[in-house]
Amino acid sequence: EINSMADFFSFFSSNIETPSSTAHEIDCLTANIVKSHRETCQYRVEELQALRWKVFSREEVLAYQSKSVEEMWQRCAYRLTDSIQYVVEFAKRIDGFLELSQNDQIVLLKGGSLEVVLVRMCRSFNPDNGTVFFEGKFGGTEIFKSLGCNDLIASIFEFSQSLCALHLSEQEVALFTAVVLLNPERACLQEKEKVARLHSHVDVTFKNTLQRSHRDTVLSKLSQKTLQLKSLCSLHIDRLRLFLELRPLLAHSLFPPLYHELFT
Ligand code: MHQ
Repeated sequence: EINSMADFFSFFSSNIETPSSTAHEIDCLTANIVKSHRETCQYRVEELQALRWKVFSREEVLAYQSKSVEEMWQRCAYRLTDSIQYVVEFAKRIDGFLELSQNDQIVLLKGGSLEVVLVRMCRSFNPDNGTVFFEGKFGGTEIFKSLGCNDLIASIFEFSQSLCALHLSEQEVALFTAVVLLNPERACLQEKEKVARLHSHVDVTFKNTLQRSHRDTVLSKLSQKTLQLKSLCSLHIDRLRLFLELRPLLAHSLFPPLYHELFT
């Protein structure tokens, strides 16, 4: 289990050659990223779709709504951190990621892991009734009422709804999340050029697969999504700050260490 960035580096391994852009290498990179996604996506998408009938009852919704704001923040932070650990594992399995400096790996994960979780959320989201898979069943925004940040929750759900409308395949989710993660524009990268090279390989691969499946139109819509992701993450940080300012003593005991390290 990974509780901090230090734990993460004790897993250190692997040595991968620099990729170049022949057709064969594009296929290899696609296969590598799709496999990495499949191995680290927490739930299979067919599994999630088969569970859609399991919706929280009126009583269960009321039980969530009567929880204290602290308990609800803690639960959500634990669930988020859990899924972020899978994203860390996803990153490590992408060819070339472990060849970056430790600093740059951390910078990319700090800046991108929540964005990847929010993209992955569309797999756990049922757009027919606006519910998400949370603690074993599907629930709507009302489940999260006691967090006291309805604007954040509404924006996250709207984002998932709009991403679902693009009907991304598992391959597209895999490649898009890799593109999001390997963003060379993150502040404080030491070897920006190296990240940019890796990013462009994945980006070329992604564009290539979209073209091959005649899905070029998806591309322009996804660049909007990238901007929305950025504002969702800063809204999350804002709401977290607000929550912590009111409870300075509680903060440290409430959240998992990795959540703390990433967002406070
Ligand atoms: C992943 C599985 C997964 C796990 C957790 C205020 C705050 C701290 C958070 C899910 C916002 C509340 C999250 C738990 C809420 C929007 C968060 C809490 C895909 C994503 C998913 C479903 C997360 C989606 C966002 C949730 C519901 O594989």
